[in-house]
Amino acid sequence: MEKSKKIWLDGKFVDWDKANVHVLTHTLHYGLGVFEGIRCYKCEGDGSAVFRLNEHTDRFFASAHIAQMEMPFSKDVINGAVKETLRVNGLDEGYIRPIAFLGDGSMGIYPKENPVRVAIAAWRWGAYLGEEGLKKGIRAKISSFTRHHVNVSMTKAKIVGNYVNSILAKREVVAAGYDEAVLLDTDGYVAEGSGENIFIVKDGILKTTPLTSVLAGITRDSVIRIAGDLSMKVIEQRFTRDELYIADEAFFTGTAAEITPVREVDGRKIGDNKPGPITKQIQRAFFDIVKGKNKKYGAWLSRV
Ligand code: PPE
Repeated sequence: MEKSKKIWLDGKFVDWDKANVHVLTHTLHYGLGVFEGIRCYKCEGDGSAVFRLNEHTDRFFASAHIAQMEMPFSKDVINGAVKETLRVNGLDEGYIRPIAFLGDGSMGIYPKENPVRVAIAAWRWGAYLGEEGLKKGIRAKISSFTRHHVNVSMTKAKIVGNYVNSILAKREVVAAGYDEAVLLDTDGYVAEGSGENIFIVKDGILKTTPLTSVLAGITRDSVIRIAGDLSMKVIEQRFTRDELYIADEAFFTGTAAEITPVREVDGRKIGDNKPGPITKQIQRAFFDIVKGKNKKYGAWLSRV
């Protein structure tokens, strides 16, 4: 990864290489921590903007609430710190990673005096699944690993430990020669990617997984709004893996992945084995919005 200069740690900026923690950091041992992934884009002509910052900060605090971690900073402080992290590092675009974690203090699964610590890092991060994947679509495979059960992991929270399941799935499908994993829920229906929500298109209608067992993606929400504004019909309903196989189009959504077309699943071509017209239209609209080219969505941008 491309290093930046400074990282915001517990309210102060420290050098990138000095933003270290103790090896007995509680979150490192047991996985209870919460994080966010946010993107900032360069806007044509006039500066940069963070995409849907308030929504990300709200989700960050909601995750902490679910995890029973008391945030030592207000939402305003976090919002300000996200922008300041970009400025201090001279980043006009990039990925921002706020994380709240339990520091060292006591060990064992009943953390007592461990402080809740917060860090915000930002760095340049290009296309998550490759520039070519963004343009031509990627090849996905259904993982043998099932996505979280709603009463085993808290799926509304972006909890650090939830990502063990994602890493297992991702490694499995990459080893099989694919780009990204699709995970099924505990009932066998399509849930989400290792780090993305998923949409399919059939006969002009978009369908995405309901929020029951998947992360409430902010990009997913943006796509639902954009599609509605383009007079497209969107249904939030469970669908099966074979419904995905016979979809006309499919795409992943996520802050890191943005809008990534899926051109193949499990060796089966999706549509024409390339990004379909609706996917391309939504992708174009999304990139126009994040880059400040569509004033109608100005409320989604926080100027840096
Ligand atoms: N599902 C999962 C499991 C997920 O991790 C993400 C984001 C999403 C859906 C989409 O949510 P949103 O970003 O709000 O549209 N995954 C983050 C982490 C990726 C990583 O590898 O790290 C991200 O995209 O920032």
